[in-house]
Amino acid sequence: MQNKKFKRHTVTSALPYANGPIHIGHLAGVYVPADIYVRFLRSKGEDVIFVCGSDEHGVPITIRARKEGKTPQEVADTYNELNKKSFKDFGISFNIYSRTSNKIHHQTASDFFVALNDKSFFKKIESEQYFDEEQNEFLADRYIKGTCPKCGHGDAYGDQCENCGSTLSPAELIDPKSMLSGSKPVLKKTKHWYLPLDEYEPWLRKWILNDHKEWKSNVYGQCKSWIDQGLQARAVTRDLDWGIPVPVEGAEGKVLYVWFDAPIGYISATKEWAEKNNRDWEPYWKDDRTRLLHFIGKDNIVFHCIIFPCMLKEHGDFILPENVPANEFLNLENNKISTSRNWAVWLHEYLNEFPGKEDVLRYTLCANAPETKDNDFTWKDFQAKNNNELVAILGNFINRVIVLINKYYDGKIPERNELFDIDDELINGLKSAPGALEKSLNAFRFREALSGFMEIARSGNKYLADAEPWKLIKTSPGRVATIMNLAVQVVANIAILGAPFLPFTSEKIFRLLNLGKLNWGQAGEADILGPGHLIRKPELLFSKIEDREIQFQIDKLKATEQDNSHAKEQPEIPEAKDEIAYEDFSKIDVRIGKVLKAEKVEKSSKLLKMSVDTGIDKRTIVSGIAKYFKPEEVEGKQVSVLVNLAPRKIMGIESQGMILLAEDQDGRLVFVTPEHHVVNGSVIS
Ligand code: B3M
Ligand code: ZN
Repeated sequence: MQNKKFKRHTVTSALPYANGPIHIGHLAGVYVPADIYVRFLRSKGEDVIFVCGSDEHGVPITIRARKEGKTPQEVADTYNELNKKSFKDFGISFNIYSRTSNKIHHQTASDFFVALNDKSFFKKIESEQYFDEEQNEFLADRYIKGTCPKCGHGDAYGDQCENCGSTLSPAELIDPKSMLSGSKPVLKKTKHWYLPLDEYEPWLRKWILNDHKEWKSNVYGQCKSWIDQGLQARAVTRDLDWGIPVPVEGAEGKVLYVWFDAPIGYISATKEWAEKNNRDWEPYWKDDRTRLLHFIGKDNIVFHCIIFPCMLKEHGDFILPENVPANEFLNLENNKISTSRNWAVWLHEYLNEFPGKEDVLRYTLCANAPETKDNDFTWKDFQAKNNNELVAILGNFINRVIVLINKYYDGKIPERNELFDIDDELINGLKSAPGALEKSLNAFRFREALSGFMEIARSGNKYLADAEPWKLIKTSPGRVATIMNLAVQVVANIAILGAPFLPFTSEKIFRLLNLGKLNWGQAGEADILGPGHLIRKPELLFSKIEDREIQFQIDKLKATEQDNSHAKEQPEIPEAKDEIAYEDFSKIDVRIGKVLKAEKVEKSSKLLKMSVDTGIDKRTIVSGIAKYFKPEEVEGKQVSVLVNLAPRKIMGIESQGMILLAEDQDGRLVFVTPEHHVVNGSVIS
């Protein structure tokens, strides 16, 4: 690649709208590949900044705010915080996660607009737009509903019919209605600032179609089709009260179109990072030895490949993107991911439900990344990738090596014995691995890179299985020393080369090897760990995911589907009980305990008898949950236990306490469990 030419890299990933949480589609399409690439660059010692943040303007946020009776800023605050934290917990290593509601962004975007306006870049065009007279407001396209002129669907939006998929303009809707007041909107004249994209067509043809033939074919193809269809001027201002005020005279009450200010957010975020870190932001945006990369999903291609570059070019001070490695979409269990239908796997929920398994999701999403076409995520495949690849190959190999070195050599790396040949195939594999992975990564072929990485673990696993050191340790210790020395070098290579993909695991492996973090340049060798170096005791890297955990996720999705198919009646919520004094509450002793064993109570279809570790003691509790849980599903679970309830006899068994349960929307009982593992006996207060 053109790395040589470049001194530094500015990597951006799409700014998620702060009107909802992050789901696996976002991750597979944008954030996982971007993070892998950035971690790889950093490991190569490159100068790189990775910026992102919340996109807090735009109509979707105002719609959510209206629905929830909140201000748009409140909605943005909530999701900015949630998403920022989820990304961090998931190991997405942004240098900064900024917000487009920050002052620095408002200023940067305003200045940008003024600079273009001063060059008389914009065309001012008057047009007629729908206006809600009751609310005294111009209506965003999404705020108008009516009958689709193409298919007759009664509930089409002003910009799109979700029934037939047609793109519409509000004027085409039959019998339009304002969603704000329900009244019939009237057409009213308004003036807007337009980006004359049409004038840029010759330049775009050259810059993209001629000079960037190396772009991914899905990206190149979409750009070509936009350009070939003929580009039209686009309004970059809106009559809205949420956004950045248009900073020129005669634009009172208007704000910048969200897609005008959002990409400038990358620049503002860089400025904010520079300010906080006492660095200079300008080289990252103004020096043509900087390589600018935008990681995005396919629905954002036109904005990043056509509109934003035209803005940057016209402004004149900024570099242009070198590449825009956009991905296609990820589906979930054969259906389109949909926020409104709640058909998604939400990152914050995953992190809660699979603590410590961040890398498992990173792995699955990278292995299934929709790089060239839409792809599907299924829970069964997630389980298979974990159990058959991460546990059975990667984890198994590393664990064997660490266990055997501890067992045979008290954890000290043995010296290779000259009398024994080392395995050339293995050594050559190690030598060529960094270069091969690098090639795939620089071509943004992350799936290929990941599978190349797994090859290293596979070959290590095979090497051990073929060499069978455990059979030779008595008869040929010299040979075993050579085998184990080589095997642990493979483990060190895995730690280095796996770091971009599986950062949490890589860190653990470095710890097991008793090494600080090593960089990409140190991989490819079979001499990373010298003889005599002391490693640590074994520790499992991955654990099997059970069928019931997968079933739980599938059921959860199915429940959403049912919720969507017929408006469900909510379960009846009992009336609030009478107020009690704190002293009454303080008499209740509820603890977190663990179910050690569970069995069905004879002659009862409802009751399970459980042995529970309450942290204080081990006791028997009988509970009416046999209809909802098999005994093996309950064993090992942490639950909430009322420990000072007087014992009662149930079907002849003394039950010493009570397990707390809640009822879900289907009337099923569910446990009240801590968000993550806590010590048994922890008090709930
Ligand atoms: N917020 C759209 C999206 O989340 C938009 C991206 C902005 S990137 C500058 O898909
Ligand atoms: Zn339609």
